[in-house]
Amino acid sequence: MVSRKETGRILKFIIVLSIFFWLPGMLFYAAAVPEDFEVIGLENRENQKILLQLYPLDPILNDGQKTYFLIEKKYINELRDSGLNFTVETARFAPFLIRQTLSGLKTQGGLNGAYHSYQETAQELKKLASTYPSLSRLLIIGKSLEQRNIYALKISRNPGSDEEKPGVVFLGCHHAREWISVEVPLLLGKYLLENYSSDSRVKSLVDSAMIWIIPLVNPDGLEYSILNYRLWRKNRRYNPDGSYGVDLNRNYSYAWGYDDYGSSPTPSSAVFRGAAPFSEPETEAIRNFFSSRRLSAALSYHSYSQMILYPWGYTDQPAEDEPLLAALASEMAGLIYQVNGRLYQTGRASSLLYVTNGDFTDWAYGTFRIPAFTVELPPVDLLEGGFLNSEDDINSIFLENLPAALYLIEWAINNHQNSSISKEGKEKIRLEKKIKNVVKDKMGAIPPGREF
Ligand code: 0X9
Ligand code: ZN
Repeated sequence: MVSRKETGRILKFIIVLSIFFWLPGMLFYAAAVPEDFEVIGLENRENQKILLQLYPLDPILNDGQKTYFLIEKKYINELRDSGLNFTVETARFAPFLIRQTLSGLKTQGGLNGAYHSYQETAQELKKLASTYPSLSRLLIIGKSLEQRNIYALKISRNPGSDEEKPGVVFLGCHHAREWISVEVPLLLGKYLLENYSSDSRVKSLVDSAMIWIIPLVNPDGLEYSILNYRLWRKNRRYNPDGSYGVDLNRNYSYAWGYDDYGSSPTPSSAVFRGAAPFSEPETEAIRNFFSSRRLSAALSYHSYSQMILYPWGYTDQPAEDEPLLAALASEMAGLIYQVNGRLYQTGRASSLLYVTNGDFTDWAYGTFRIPAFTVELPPVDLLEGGFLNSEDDINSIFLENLPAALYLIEWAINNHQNSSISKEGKEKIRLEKKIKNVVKDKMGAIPPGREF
């Protein structure tokens, strides 16, 4: 007969054994490449640009020699038949992702370390709103497909009343895998509230403006990126062809589906624009939010590239207000540079990065004629880690972006009278003259352009 003590020991052994098998399984699951996809490696000297126009490739890493792309399995044979020299790296990639995901992450914060999940973001926003009730209000501006809340934190001297002050909006996480883009607007909100009573500049900004923080536009995607597949980009729409996801930054109505450059009608593409403009509840929430109030400026955080981009994105033509947009972007890049010496290039989204249509900034500028920017946060390229920032970098990335955010709020306050920017001829000229920043000169050497 087996004694009680022995039964206990056997049980313990079974539990330890099952954890031993279960844990790596979970990690693999959390980081594995999706079933219908392969990762292929392509020498950097190959002409990848042409290939990207022909196939829905999603670049995820560059190791200096090769760039690695996610691609649906169904295209592999076609690629091989075309004579292209590539290697299938899927097996090697899963453990790589596990390493990348876990290095620099501390376990106490769960799989996403110091980064905020949906629940953690909600908790932080609720905490801020309840700690500073005279300076903030938390609104639910819509729900995601999977019924998660989309939050907007209003920061203002009289948050309960609808004031006649300029509204400035900071958004994050249109794209699930860009975790750092949640942290920067969230930390901005926290900073403004925590420093209101001790910092006279913060006080005057919060007294004179309505600052809106919408740190998590794509909560379903973020959760999927944390729990299932780190490099997920889109929302979690179940498409008619069995694939998942609409790229929320292709789903806005301005020039939606203008052409197939950078946005795609194919549901399985990483840049699928959706069945119609605002087909997704997440973008619809942003539309309703903007339509029901007068706003003066908007800044949408993404990663990676270290860039400040302004409209247009859908065409290579300049926006009517390009001198002003360029001046504001240069001013912000200059302020960022002063903090850690990091260069953020500035430019028209279509020329500096790539052409796409249906993005947030084209819509915000095109519809409301307000300055609207995409800030591509660090790192600068796939070689530096792409979407996988270490949690240790969160604070320095926030701190370097802080003066630029404060500057934009200040600009909105000073220009509140002329809410339509096309009337601001004088201001344009004044700002144009002010562009003398170091950044512009230094940036001449950096070749523009990368893939999404
Ligand atoms: O592709 C995007 O939506 C943004 N880049 S990201 O790598 N974060 O996905 C850039 C959008 C800027 N707009 C245009 N380039 N048109
Ligand atoms: Zn993005």
